[in-house]
Amino acid sequence: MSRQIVSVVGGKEAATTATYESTNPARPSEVVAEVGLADAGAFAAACRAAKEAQREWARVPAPVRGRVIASIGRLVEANTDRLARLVTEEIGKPYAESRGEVREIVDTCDFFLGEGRRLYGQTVPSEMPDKNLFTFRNPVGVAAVVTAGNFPVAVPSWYLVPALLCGNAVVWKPAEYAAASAHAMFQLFTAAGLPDGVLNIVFADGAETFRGLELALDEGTVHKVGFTGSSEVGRKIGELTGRHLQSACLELGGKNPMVIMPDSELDLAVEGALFAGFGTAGQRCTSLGTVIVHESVHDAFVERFARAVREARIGDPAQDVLAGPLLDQKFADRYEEYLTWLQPHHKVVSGNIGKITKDNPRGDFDGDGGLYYHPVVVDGVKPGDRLFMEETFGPIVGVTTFRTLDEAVELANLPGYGLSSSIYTTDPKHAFRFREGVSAGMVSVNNSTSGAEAHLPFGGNGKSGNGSRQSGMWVLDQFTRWQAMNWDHSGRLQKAQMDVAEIVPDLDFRLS
Ligand code: UN1
Repeated sequence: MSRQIVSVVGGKEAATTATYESTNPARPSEVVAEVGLADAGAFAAACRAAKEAQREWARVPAPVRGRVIASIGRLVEANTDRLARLVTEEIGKPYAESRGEVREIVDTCDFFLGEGRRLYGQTVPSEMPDKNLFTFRNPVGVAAVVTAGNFPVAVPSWYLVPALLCGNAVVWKPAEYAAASAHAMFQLFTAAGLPDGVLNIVFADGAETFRGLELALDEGTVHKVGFTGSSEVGRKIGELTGRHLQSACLELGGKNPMVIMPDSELDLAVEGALFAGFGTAGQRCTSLGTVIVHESVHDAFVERFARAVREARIGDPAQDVLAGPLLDQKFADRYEEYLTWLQPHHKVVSGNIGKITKDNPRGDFDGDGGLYYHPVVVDGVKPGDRLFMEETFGPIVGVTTFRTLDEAVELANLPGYGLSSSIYTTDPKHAFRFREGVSAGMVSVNNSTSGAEAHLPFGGNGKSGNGSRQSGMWVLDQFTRWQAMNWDHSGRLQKAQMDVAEIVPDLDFRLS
């Protein structure tokens, strides 16, 4: 029996206008949840309910809100197995990774529960006597958060936890194909004692969500939009929020480069490239796009990388595998489209390509009817190829070569994304020169492009985002607005810049 789930707004189940079936990508005939979808009007109504609830929530002292975040962390930790199993069942993420994903929620709670006792403002000296200056962080109001399903619980927590801690109310619209995981996480959050309406979950398709957002922004019931997804949709959300004089928090795609220097430890680089490219079946926004390898080590690297990929275990995500199936049929269809970008000058060095089936098996694994795909390494990609320039969400990695580090940096930046990047080198000079030159918001040295820790700034530039950053203390600027206060207790009107004491220097003074 699959679950039946619907939107919850103001603590009550909301009306549905359509139904969506969230299925198990390892066994697509298995329905994980029947999801009642809401329309644009229901989305806008959720934003009104959130606005109503936010006033009281903002009055709850921040340390008390921090205690609620602490409870959320405990509840999530105590439910790790169930939540991780559900994530694996619904999106096919290998179980060890699903547990890591749940761990990331707990880490985020651990970080922000303390922030409830900081959330520092400042005292600032005034240019006049008997006057004090202060800064305060105020909550923005209502945050509408729209998230992808490749990290169905960890990435949403990056928005929800700090937004709630800062005194905002949230309307969360998760991906339909990860609805059951999202609903389970929502239940854990509300069990921590959040008042009704402070966190709302709305299941809706993309079009209805966008129209709902338009309505809510027009009504003035949304003050911050958080979005994780494609650059294409991110651009639309950026335009919409820009028209309302808001800047969204955008976490978009990536074409993440990995540079391999001739002085690198090649086996370490192979291990990093394997996980970066094919862990999570290449479906992280931080997944490796193109390996940019020095021409002197190209042959040795490609030979070892291809072997490692051929030997990697793809299969049932409940088992110990490098990767399971793709997230959902929509992603499988899109991935098949990327495979048509292969050109005659490309060389597939990893073996078979396409869906794993009885006719196209991977060793003795015939795909079991699931959305499993062969991991693909394409040697010989060139600047200008679609495979080089565009994000290919899924298990495909390109390889190209360079001669000088400057050339490698140029190649790394060429696609115009700027999320994550990596360099393998044993020379600190190379690592720092790469860091300076690369356009990415995140740089790994001797490590995978993926796997950022939950308390460093996460986000990108260019086609990867608008410069907004999530996680750690940096995300506080997304969910609070600075308020400056001045308090004059001199008993008279002191005019800034005019009634200011002046100490006159002798600027003609010179040493004899
Ligand atoms: C994403 O794919 O949207 O850094 C986020 C990482 C993960 C998060 C990925 N912690 O790879």
